[in-house]
Formats: sequence, C-alpha cells, structure tokens
Amino acid sequence: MEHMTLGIGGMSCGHCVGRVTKALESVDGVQVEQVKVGEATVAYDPSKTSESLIAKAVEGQGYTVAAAAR
Ligand SMILES: [Cu+2]
Repeated sequence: MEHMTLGIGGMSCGHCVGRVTKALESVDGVQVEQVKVGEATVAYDPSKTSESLIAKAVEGQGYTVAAAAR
C-alpha cells in the first residue's frame, strides 16, 4: 500500500469531512486513514487505483484537490 495526503479545498465542517470520507471509501483499493477539514490521508493499492482516480472521487463531490503528497 502507498500512502498519500491530499490537500482539499472547499471543506468547511464535519459534513464535508463525512462527504469526503464517503467519496474516498467508494474508490476500490483505498483505505481511509484520516480525514479532517482541508486534508485527507489515505492508503491505497497502486495496482487497483491511482492518485488521479482518488482526486477525481473527491472532486466529484464538489471539492478541489490542491496537492497530493506521499
Ligand atoms: Cu461542510
């Protein structure tokens, strides 16, 4: 598993944390480690998913992914 921390724009409260957590959990091969306002840390299986697929899931909920770092 690879680890990645995403900087996420547009999050403001616990509701956003819940939405981002759900979006990340819906991606095959992703294990959510921590989500807080503005940031999410995940472990993922690179043979099943990718940084861009994970970012797309978050963006699909109306948030922006500013940065991804391992
Ligand atoms: Cu919110």
